[in-house]
Amino acid sequence: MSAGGNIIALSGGVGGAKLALGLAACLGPAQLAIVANTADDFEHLGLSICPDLDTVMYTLAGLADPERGWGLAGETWQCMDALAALGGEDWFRLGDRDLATHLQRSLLLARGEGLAAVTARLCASLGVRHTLIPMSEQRVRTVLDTDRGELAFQTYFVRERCAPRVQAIRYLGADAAVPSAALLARLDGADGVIICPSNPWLSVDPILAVGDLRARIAASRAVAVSPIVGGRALKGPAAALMEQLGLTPSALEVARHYRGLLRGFVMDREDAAQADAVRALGMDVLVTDTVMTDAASKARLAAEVLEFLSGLRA
Ligand code: FO1
Repeated sequence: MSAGGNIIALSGGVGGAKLALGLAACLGPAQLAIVANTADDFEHLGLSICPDLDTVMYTLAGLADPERGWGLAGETWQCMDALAALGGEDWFRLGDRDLATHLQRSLLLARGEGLAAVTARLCASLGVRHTLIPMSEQRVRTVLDTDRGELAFQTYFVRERCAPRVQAIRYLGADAAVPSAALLARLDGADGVIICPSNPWLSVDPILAVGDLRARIAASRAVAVSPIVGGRALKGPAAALMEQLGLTPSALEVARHYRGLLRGFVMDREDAAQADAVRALGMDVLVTDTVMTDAASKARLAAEVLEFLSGLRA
C-alpha cells in the first residue's frame, strides 16, 4: 500500500479471516493489527473457547481447515468420540489438536494473564507474525432473543444450527467493557480501519459495542467490505438473520447499517446497481470482485481495499 503503515482490520470468524489473510499478504507485521470479536467466546467443558480469535490465528498460521474454515486441518476427533461414549456434550466439536490451544489458553488465563497477552503468546508459538488482538480484556457475550427463548451465541449458532428465529441481539457486558489497550494504542494515529466481510450483527457489532469504540472508529478513516453478495451471505446466517430482523438482505442494507461509521464501502460487481444508493448515504464506493476463493483472490481484494482506503479523503 502506498500510504499508511498502520491498518486495523476488524474480523469475526471464517469470512473475516479470509480478508485478514489477504491483508497479511500485503502488509508487514508492523503495519497490520487484526482485532477479533470475542463475544462468541464461551466456557465449555471447563475450558475458555475463543472461536474467532482461533479462526484468525489458525488462518494466519496456515493451519486452518480449508473446508470448515474453523479448527485445524488434518484434525482428529478421538477425544470428542470418547466424550460422547461417556455421555458428555459433543455438540461443539473440539478436535484433538485444537484442544491443546484451549487447554493452554485456559491455564494461562487461570494463572492471571490477560487475554491479549495469552493470544500474543499462542500466536508467537504458531508462527503468526501479525498482531492479533481480542477486542477487549473484559467479558462480552452475545445473547439472542429467539422464538425458542434466550440463547447464548454458540447454543444458537452451533447446537441449534441458527434455526431459531432471532428477534433481538444483545451484547452483554459491552457497555462496561473497554477496548484492548493494544487496540487503543493502534487506533490513535491509525491510517485506516477495515471492517472485514464478517456478519455485521453477530461479529462486527459486538466489537463496535465495546465502550466508545464505535465513536473512535467513526472518527478514523474506516471502510467495510460487504458480506452480502447478490442478496446472499458468503458464509453463515447473515442473510436469514437480516430477514428475521425485518431487513432486505442486500449490500445496500449492510451499508445502511454502517451509516455514520464509514467513509467507504466495498461491494461486489453483482451488486453494482446499488452503488449510487450507497453513495447517497455519504460513502465512497468500490465495486469489485469480493468473493475470495483462493490465496490470490484474497491478496488481490486486500490490495484493492488498501488502495481504496488510501485514496479516501483524509
Ligand atoms: N462451528 C460449528 O459450526 N460447529 C462446531 O462444532 C464448531 C466447533 C468449533 C471449535 C473451535 C472453534 O474455534 C470454532 C468452532 N466452530 C464450530 C466455529 C464457531 O463456533 C463459529 O464459526 C464462530 O463462533 C462464528 O464466527
